[in-house]
Amino acid sequence: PDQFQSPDYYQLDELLSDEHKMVRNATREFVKREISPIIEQAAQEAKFPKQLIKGLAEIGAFGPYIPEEYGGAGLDQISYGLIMQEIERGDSGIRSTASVQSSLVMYPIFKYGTEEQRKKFLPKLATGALIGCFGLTEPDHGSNPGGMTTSFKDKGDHFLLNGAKMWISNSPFADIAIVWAKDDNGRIHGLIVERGMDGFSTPETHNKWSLRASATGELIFDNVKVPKENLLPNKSGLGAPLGCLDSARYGIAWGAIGAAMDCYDTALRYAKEREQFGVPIASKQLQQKKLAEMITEITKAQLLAWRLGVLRNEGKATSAQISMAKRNNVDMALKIAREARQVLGGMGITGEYSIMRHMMNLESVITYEGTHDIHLLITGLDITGHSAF
Ligand code: TGC
Ligand code: FAD
Repeated sequence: PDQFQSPDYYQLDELLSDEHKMVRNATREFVKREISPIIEQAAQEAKFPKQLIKGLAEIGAFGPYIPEEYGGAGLDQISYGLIMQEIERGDSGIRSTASVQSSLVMYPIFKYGTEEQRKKFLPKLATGALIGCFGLTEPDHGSNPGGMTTSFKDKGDHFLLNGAKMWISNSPFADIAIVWAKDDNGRIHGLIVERGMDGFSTPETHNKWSLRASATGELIFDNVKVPKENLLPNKSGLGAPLGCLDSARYGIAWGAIGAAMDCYDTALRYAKEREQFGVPIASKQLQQKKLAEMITEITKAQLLAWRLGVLRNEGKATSAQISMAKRNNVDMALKIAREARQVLGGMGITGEYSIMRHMMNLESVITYEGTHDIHLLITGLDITGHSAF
């Protein structure tokens, strides 16, 4: 059974409103009830548990900050962060589905779409009746999406789309894809590509050791006719997809804390119960060092995420500030997962405990949405003025 206790070493709950706590507690209950009991098996079988979609929608995980008139939950950025934290405590792959749906599909339609596109797609995405994915990365262009070669031609009454995207979360079962592609002038635009369009296929990527409970795949466009009304008209250029990434990366900064908390909490409980040499291993300095450093790092990450949330609520957070939090918090979580696994000894490598699954998941989280290196270079550019990409 999921016995999770939430560490709050610096009384950060006092910084949260009643609504924040309500949203967090509802998500936590959902994770305990619906995700934790089934997630290990889903990961072992490498299957996305589709039965969670309805419940995720009900707790507001699809479009937490999208206005209610479009079916979103109308919440603030701290609530959004707390939802991501709690879901990722369950599993990074499930949080990925919520991140993609909210920040990479609903956000661009809301921000860059027409009123008709908003009305047509957002309410259905909010309930999970439609699931979306986000196609930016290509086989030859990952960290450098500006080099993409996927492109579309204006054919008068429609666009003709050609190219391929790789590593796309949710692609194998998504109903729609937000696809970033270049026009005849090499300018990047977002297109809504719908399942069923001729020439559009979404093969699944198998044999992942990471994010196994999340479906990942390709998007292949072979002369796909896209209606002109499916272009997102209100922003173009690389800044359009990068704007979506800001929102998703912010959510990940919170999400990683959830994974770290689960690892820490599991290791702490285990260390108090497990006896070797006649005493609990928690009484040994080497284990205390691990646990003390974990709670210190979690607390620092919580402060970073909370302050960033306040800045985002005020519309003041910069992309570079978001990069710092994404990079720091995911790295923190991965290091904690590795240390926590050792606290459990041999038991740490089994599916009886969540730690090894978190550790493997975080190997994707530290790579997607901008790698650990790229986020460092974003900070480097911000503080020096020199681009080292
Ligand atoms: P650069 O010349 O710096 O910028 C191009 C234009 O974009 C603007 N910009 C931003 N706008 C909004 N938000 C941001 N964060 C922005 N960063 C830059 C910039 O002002 C400029 O605008 P303009 O008007 O002057 O044209 O671009 P660059 O080609 O040098 O690249 C910069 C770099 C390397 C930082 C960027 O390409 C990058 O972030 N690369 C990492 C790629 C990445 O993060 N891919 C993620 C794919 S999606 C994903 O992984 C989903 S996983 C989902 C899940 O399962 O949770
Ligand atoms: P590369 O860009 O080839 O990088 C390889 C290495 O080189 C990395 O260590 C990188 O840090 C380093 N490097 C690159 N450039 C520099 C530089 N200038 N200086 C120093 N070092 C550098 N993408 C989407 O569009 N949508 C999705 O839904 C999505 N989901 C994903 C799900 C999973 C499970 C994974 C693993 C990836 C997903 N991605 C998605 C793709 C992800 O965003 C990319 O993997 C990531 O941006 C890195 O690109 P790449 O894998 O091509 O690595």
